[in-house]
Amino acid sequence: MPKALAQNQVDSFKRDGFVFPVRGISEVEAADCVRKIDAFEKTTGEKASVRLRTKAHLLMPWLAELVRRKEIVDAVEDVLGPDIMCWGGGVFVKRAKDPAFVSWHQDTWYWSWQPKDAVTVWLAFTDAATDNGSVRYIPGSHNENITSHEWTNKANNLLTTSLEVQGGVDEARAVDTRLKPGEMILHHERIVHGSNPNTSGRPRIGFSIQYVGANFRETSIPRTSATLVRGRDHGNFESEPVPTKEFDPEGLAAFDHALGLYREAAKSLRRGA
Ligand SMILES: O=C(O)CCC(=O)C(=O)O
Repeated sequence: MPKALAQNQVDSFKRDGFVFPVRGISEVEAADCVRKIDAFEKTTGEKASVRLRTKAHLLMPWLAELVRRKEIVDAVEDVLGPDIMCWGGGVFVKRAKDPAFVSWHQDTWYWSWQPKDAVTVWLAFTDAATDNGSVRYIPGSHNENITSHEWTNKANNLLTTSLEVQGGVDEARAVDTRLKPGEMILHHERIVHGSNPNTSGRPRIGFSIQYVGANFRETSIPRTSATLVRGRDHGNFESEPVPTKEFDPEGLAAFDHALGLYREAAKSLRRGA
């Protein structure tokens, strides 16, 4: 019996590689998340899409709480199993009329664990629709061969690696998602996905959280870290601190260490390409 998803949603996830909409948090809480992102950008002068992109759950207590949120983890458990670790969480912000986009890619390209079956939750803080650049998917692509990627370095790509599926994708197959604030998508790490610029007058803000099975084997050396959010730790990832205040020194040190490993992995991927 699934805990949060209906059986047909579990079936859609397996067949298509993604499922939406699934309620994660309330609309009121989502609006509060938008206020926090706006306040972060105002007080620090930094872009949340840059500073809070990877492993932001190590920097912000409120994001650390969100990745542990029962309703979210219940849905993840339905497709990933009972022992769950959060590897990372990153904020994707597109302001009104923002040319920022996300190139077609598979997440699996720069992650180093086995099996390649991690689950991403994309939690909408604002509404997300075609006109403000919601996430788009190529259904079933998680079951096709892993596609080659290239580094395109196009302006306004929100992906830090700027990786893109080589040769493009058949956009006629693409499915646009539509979410209300507080709703989420669950997607498989091998699904091909991306998003278009925001042509609307509304912002589009979401938090993308990556969950792995605690039993997954981390193949990078040294091993990357992850946070146990449910069930039993199998000891396959380095453990992580819980931030007690914004940018607390322990969280920041774990964040810097993890980001260093991530950048190193991206570099060696690039060398091997
Ligand atoms: O926010 C977006 O448009 C894309 C997010 C994404 O690529 C992801 O969550 O894996």
